[in-house]
Amino acid sequence: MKQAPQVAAIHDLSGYGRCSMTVVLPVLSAMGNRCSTLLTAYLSAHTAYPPSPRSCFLDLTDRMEPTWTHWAELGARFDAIYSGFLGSERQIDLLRTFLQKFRRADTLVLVDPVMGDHGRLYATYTPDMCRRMGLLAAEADLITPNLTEAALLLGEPYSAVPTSKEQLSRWLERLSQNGARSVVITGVSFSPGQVGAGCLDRQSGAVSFAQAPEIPGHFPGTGDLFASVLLGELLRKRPLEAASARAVAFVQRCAAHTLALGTPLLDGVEFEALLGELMA
Ligand code: PXL
Repeated sequence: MKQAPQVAAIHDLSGYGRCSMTVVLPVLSAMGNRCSTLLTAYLSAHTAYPPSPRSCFLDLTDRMEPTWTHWAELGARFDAIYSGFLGSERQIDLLRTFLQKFRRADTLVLVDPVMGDHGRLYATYTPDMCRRMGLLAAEADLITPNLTEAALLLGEPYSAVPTSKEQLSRWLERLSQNGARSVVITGVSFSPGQVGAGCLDRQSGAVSFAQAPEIPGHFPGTGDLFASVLLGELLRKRPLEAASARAVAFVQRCAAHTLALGTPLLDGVEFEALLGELMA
């Protein structure tokens, strides 16, 4: 039997609420990958929950370099490097050092430039972190911004987000840096009641769109769920267009299942019961 592809997963661990590591690990494991976790921060709960005087945000920047130095001693090699929520400005620069050290010719580098949603930055993100995130994203093979993050990376106001396939194609092309990297923009809608993703595959140069019926409500962590399924499919050597379509369909199924159960939207989507579908 073939050895499991190895993924370096670089995200925060939010103790309560489904997002980042608590979504990335189960999804990538169910899809047959082995993950090594480089934690960027530990939070008592993700930042969409109301803050409390007891909220905990433990910045783990200082632990990152010693961690990967230990990994290097252990002979770690990665088929993919996947980063998401980052906890500090210096951490974003550190990640560029990590890439220099661990990226091989065939390593797939996925940077999900997690910074905000619905036109607003997440509470812990500063404008300087956004600028540095742009530099990190420029080094990726694939980026997966939502519309808010795409606007931030392009220096466009949120009011200018694309509403047609033609406009979105132009944003995809600009973000691809002349076709140097693949781009998937999530949370796009061209017709009422439909939502999905648009992608530009740097291998074929093709732009494509995947849509599914929109489930009302904002669920935290769906960006992490989307990118994890996408990466799992890419590590199975599926083309980007098919991987993106599968990720759109799976997130939609999880959101529909959650709505049917009536659980709090802030807790994220009930993906656990559907994980089995990803195994093949
Ligand atoms: O899903 C993105 C994300 C990751 N990590 C933390 C978050 C969020 C979104 O709210 O708060 C801590």
